[in-house]
Amino acid sequence: MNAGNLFQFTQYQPRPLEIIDTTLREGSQSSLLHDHYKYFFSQEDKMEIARALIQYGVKFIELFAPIVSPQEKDDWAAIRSVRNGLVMQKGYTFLLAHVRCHPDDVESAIEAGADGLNFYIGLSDVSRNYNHGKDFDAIITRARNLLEDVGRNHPNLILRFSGEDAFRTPEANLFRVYDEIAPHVVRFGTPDTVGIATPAGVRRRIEVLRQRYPNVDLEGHFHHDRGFSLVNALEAVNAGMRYVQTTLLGVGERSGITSMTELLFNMHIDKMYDHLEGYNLRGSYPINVMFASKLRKLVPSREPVSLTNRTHTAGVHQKAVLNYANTYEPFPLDQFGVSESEMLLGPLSGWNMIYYFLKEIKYYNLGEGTARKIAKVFKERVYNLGPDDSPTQILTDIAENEFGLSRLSAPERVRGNIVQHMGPQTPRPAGQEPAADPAAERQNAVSIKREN
Ligand code: HCA
Ligand code: CU
Repeated sequence: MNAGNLFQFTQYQPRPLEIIDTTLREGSQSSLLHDHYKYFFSQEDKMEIARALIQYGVKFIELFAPIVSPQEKDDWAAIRSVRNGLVMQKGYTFLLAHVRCHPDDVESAIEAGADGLNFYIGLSDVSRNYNHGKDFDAIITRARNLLEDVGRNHPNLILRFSGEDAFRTPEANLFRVYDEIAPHVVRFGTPDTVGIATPAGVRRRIEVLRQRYPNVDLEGHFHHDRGFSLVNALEAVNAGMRYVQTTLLGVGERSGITSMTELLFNMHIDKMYDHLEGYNLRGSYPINVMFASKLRKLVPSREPVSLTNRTHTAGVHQKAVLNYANTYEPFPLDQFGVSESEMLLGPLSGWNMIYYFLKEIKYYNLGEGTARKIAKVFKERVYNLGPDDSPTQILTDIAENEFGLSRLSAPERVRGNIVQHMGPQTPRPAGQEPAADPAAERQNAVSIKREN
């Protein structure tokens, strides 16, 4: 049964912030998977995602209960072998099964070798009436008996209980159930299932729960329906919540939940460095790119740890960034693996950018006056782009054919010092999927490698 697990939770010293990743459970419920006719993550996807999360420093990974499907059961074994293979290198990672308060779910998870069980059942009026139809007495009896039983027979399992839709559940109702469950669990979830919570409400909930259940840790799970998934998670951490559920890129049911990298990025900006213990922050952008490619998407523009946050289009911005990057790049994204900046050549580019591009990247021999003249012509011409034209092509055509510019031949070793590349640049190692990265798609991007 569970004897194969090598490590017990009681031996684990939790860090100030424990991410519970639920990309492979909540994230699998994302409608984005359907956009590209993908529908589910393949076993290879799941293994790669689990491996990347473990290497990043995540210690808790939530999966569906294996009872969901034979495939899910098989995936459990595969993910477990990934986890086992990384124990010597990265330490132990706990695999948690998301289970209904139902013995079949529990049995399937224990058989699959789960380290913990994340029980959930709806407690709000709507959940009780329209989801499972049970009243409080029935919920309490069922959950308590099951938890008592599991706790007795499998004392090493990490047991967590969540009242689904906790933020539409009046405090008195939550207490009524949690009071009965508290002796049997190490952690209570407080899921904001429909994304209705506000930061003030989150703080209040945490304060009352901490006071009432001093021996039970709290775990957050914040949906994004109002756009609050990040601020609610930040507020929760600031109010002393140690465990927060996140997914890669924040994907999940409807508009998803908190993104792992956006949360850690904000902890860093707010100088909460102890909360970053054990996370490989430089792997943030790479893990986002890897995961976006699984969704057949680019890293979304609203994800803070993205190249988009280092891409500049307006002439005023480009000029300032060329002078002093901090003007429009105030955050240490390079420490989160975004090591380049991009300037997009287009109708909004100023002469500075055009000068920089022609001189520093293309090695044309020109002065500022010529650059200004070329910029004028470019600005008229660039509005008539054909489907096969790119702004950089138009610009170099103007420079060579209309202004008769010629290129300096700079030695290779010097070129590397000036700027790395542009456009769809970095050659991809054979067999590797294309990076789901805006830079790889753009024909008109000037990438600037940061030295820091
Ligand atoms: C679900 C609901 C859930 C559960 C969260 C939890 C939610 O998709 O089953 O178990 O803590 O948002 O309430 O994701
Ligand atoms: Cu959820």
